[in-house]
Amino acid sequence: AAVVRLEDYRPTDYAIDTVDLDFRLDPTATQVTASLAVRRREPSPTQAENPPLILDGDGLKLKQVFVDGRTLSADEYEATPNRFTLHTPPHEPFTLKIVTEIDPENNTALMGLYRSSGVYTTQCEAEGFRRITYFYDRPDVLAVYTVRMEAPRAGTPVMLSNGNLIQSGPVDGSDRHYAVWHDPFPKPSYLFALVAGDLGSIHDEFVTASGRRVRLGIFCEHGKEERCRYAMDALKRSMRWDEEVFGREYDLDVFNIVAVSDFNMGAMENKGLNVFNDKYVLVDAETGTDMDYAHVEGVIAHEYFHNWTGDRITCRDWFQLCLKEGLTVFRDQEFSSDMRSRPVKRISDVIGLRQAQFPEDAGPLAHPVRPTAYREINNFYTATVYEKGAEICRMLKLVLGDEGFRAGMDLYFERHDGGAVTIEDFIECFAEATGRDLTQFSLWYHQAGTPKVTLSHTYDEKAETLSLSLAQELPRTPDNKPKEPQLIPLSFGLVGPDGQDLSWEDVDGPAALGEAGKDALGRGLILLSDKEMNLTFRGVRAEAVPSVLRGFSAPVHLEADLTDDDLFFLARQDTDAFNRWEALQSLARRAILSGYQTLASGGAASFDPRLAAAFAELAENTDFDPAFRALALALPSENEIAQLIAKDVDPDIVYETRQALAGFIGEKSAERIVEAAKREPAMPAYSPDADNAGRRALTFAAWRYQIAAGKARGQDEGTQVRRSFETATNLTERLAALRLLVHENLTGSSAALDAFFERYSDNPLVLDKWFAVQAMQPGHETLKKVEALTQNPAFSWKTPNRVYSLVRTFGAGNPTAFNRPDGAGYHFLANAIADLDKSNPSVASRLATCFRSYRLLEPGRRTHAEAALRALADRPDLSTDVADIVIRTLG
Ligand code: B3K
Ligand code: ZN
Repeated sequence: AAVVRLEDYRPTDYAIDTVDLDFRLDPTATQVTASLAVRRREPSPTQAENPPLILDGDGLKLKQVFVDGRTLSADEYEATPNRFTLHTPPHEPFTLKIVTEIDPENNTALMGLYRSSGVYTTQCEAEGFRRITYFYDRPDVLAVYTVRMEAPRAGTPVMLSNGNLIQSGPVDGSDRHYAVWHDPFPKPSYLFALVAGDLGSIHDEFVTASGRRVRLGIFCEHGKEERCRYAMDALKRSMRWDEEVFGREYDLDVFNIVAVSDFNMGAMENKGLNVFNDKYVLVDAETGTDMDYAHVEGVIAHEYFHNWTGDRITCRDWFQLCLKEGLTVFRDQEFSSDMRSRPVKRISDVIGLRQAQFPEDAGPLAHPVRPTAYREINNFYTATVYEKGAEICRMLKLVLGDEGFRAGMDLYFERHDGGAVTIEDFIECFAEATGRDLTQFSLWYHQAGTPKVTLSHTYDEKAETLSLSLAQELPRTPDNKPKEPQLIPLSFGLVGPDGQDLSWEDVDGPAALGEAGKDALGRGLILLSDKEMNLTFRGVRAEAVPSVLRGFSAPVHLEADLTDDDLFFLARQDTDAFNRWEALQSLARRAILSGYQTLASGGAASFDPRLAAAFAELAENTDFDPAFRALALALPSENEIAQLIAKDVDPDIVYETRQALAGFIGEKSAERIVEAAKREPAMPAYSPDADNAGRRALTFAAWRYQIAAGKARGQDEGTQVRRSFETATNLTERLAALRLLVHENLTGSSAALDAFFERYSDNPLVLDKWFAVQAMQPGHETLKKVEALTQNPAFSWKTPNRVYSLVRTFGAGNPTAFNRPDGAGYHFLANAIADLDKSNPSVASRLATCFRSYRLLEPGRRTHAEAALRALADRPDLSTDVADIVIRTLG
C-alpha cells in the first residue's frame, strides 16, 4: 500500500456537519443508511464546478445512493469497494444518502461492525468506520451523529450507541424494536460505536462537581454482572479524580461501558460508550489476580480520561496519535499513582518501558513518537507512541513545574476544545502559558531512539567541589536522520556520607544553562541541553555520591561512573526510592552481564556475596512497603539483559546466568527473605487493595528464592508452593503457585495444571492464563507443548485473547523456547502469522512484532529468524498490516 506522509496533510474539500445512521441489524446482511449533511468548506468564487467528493470505503457493497432525495444515475458517481466518488457535487450544501450492506457475522477482522457470541459490536479506530459506510474516515472531519438501529427484540434487547438515548420503542406490526441515540458533541468517525445484543448490566450514578447527574452502566454477558463491580468503582474514582486534578467534568447524561470477549486490543474510548475487552472489566477474587485489578483500574481510567484528551480534543491526523495516547497514558499513570503507591507505580512503569519501548526504540521498528510516514496506521499503536509519549508529558511537567504544567493544560482545554489538533498546538499552549521556549524540548517527539547519557564525577576535598561531566549520545535509527541534542531533565541529589542530600553554595556551569537551567538546579533538576556539559558544585562539604535520574526523570540509558561500592551505598542510603531500587538493579545487571561473559566463554559464574546481602536487607527494610520490596527482589528480565548485551546474544546463556544469580541469592539469603515476607502477611480474607497485593507479591518473591536455593542445592523446595496451590483462596495466590511449579519444573506441576484447567474450564479469561503459564515455561521443549496446545479444544484462533495468551506469550515472553537454536520457534510463529493474517490482520501483525529484536542474536539464530521472516515476506496476499511489519523488521 501507498505510504502516507505528514507533509501531504490537507484538509478535506468538504465538511460533513451531521451524520444520521440507520442500522437494520441482521447477522449476515445488515443494511446501513447514512445521511450526510455535506458542504463545501471554502467555496471558490471563481471555480465553476465543485471538485469531486471522494469518500473512503473498505470492502463495501453499495446498494443505493441519493443526493437531496434524488436517485443518482450511474454516470454521476463511481463506487468501488474501497472508494466512493461523487463527480460533481452541488454548489449548495446537500444531503448525501448512502445505503450499504455489510456482514457482521463473517467479519473476522473485528474491525468495523462485527458480531461475536451473538452481540453486535463496533471497533472503528483507526480506519474501521469505512467498513460500515463510505465516509471521510479521518480524525479531522467532525460531525454530530444521530444513530437509529432496529433489530428483533428477542436476542437484541439492548441497543446502545454514543451520547444520549432520545427515543425507543417497538417497530409497529413486527417483533422488532428500535432505539435512537444522539451525541451532541461533534466527533470524528473513529469514535462512533454501536453495541446490540442480549447483555446483562449493572448501573450506578455519578454526580459531577457542578451537580449534574450522570447515569453509569456496565454491560456484559449474563451471569458476569457481579464481576463488573470493581470496574464501576474504578470508573467513579476516575471521574472524581479528573475533576480534582485536571478540572475536567463529564459532559453527557449517560456513560456506558460494554465488555466483550472478542476484541483486538484492550479497549476503545468511543464517546459515551466505551467498549472493552472483557479482561479489563471483569474481575473478582476467584477469577482475577491482583495484577488484573490494577489493570482494570488503569484501563477504565485511561478510556474515561480520553473523554477530554481524545474525544473533546482529538487529533488532526493519525501522525498526531501521541497527542491523545501519550497524554492519556500519562494521566492514567498519575491516577494509579494517586490510588496506589507512587514509587511502586513508577518502578512498574519503568520496568514496562524497558521491556517494551526500549527494545522497540533500539530495533528496526523504531520510530519517532510523532512519526512522519506510515504504510499502515494500525501498526503505530506502539509502546513508543503510548509509553514514550507519556514520558514526554511527564518530562514536560518536570521541566515546567506543577503550576506551569497545569496552566498549559488549562489553556489547551480552553483553546482547543472541539478541535482536531497537532502536537505543535499542544506544545504551544505550554510555551505560551509559561513563557518558555520549548523548541528543543519538542525534539523528543521527532527523534527516534533512546538517548544514552553518560556521567562521570570527581570530588576535590580541598576545594570542596564536586564536578559532574555529562554527555548525551543519540543512537542512529532506521530513518538515518542526523540527530540534535535533546533537552534531558535529570533529577538528582548529591548523597552525603550519612545518606542525606548535601547542599551546595553555587554552581559553575555553561552559559547555555540560562535562567531556566539555573532555576531548575535549585529544584534538584539538571537540564542537560548540550551534547556535553560540565557542572561544578561549590561548597560541597563532604564527598558525595551523585544520585542521578531520580524517579527515572527521562527515558534514557544512564551510564554513570559509579563503582559497585557507590551502588551498594545508594541501594542502602538514597532518599529517592526509585534510585534505591535502580541501584540494586544496576548491581544485578552488572552481575548478570559479567556472569554471562564468563559462562559464554566456558567458565562458571561467581557473584559478590554483598549482593545477596543487599537483597536480604531490602527485603527486611520495613521503611518500604511490601510491594516495593517485592519489586526490589525481582531480577532484571531476560529480555532486558539481552538488550544490554546487544550483540550475538545466546538466550540460553542469558537464562542460565539469571538462574544462577537467583540460586546464589537464594542460597545466601532465602531464609532471611522468607522470614521477612512472613512478617508481612496479607489479610486472611482477600482484598485487592495495593497494600495486600504488595504483601502477596513479597511472599511470592520469597518463594522464588526458596526454590532457587533448593535447586542450587539439588533439592525440590516445592512443598510450600504445592500446599499454597491447593489451599489458595484467591486466584492471585493459586496462579503464582502454578507459575512457580511449572516454570521451575517442580514435582506436581502437571497435576496442578490439570486441576487448574478443571476448575476454570468455563472461564475463558482464567483459561487464558492457563495457556500463558505453559507458553512461558523456559526451555526448548516448550515449543512442542505450545504446538500441542493449539490443538486443545479450548484453543481458538478466532479469539484474540486466546491467541495472545498462547502464541504471543510464547513469542514475546519466552526467550529460550522461541529462540530455539534450530529455528523451529521462528517457523512456528511465522506460520501462525500467515494463517491468522487471512482472518485477522491486526492480531497477525501484532504477533509479527515478536521478531523485532532478532538482529541481536548470535549468527545461528539470527539466520534462522531471518529465513522465517523472508519466507513470510514471500507469501502472496499478505495484509498491509503484516507486510509492513515484516518489511520494516527485515530493513
Ligand atoms: N484508542 C484505542 C486504541 C485503538 C487501537 C486501534 N488499532 C484504545 C486506547 O488507547 O485507549
Ligand atoms: Zn488510549
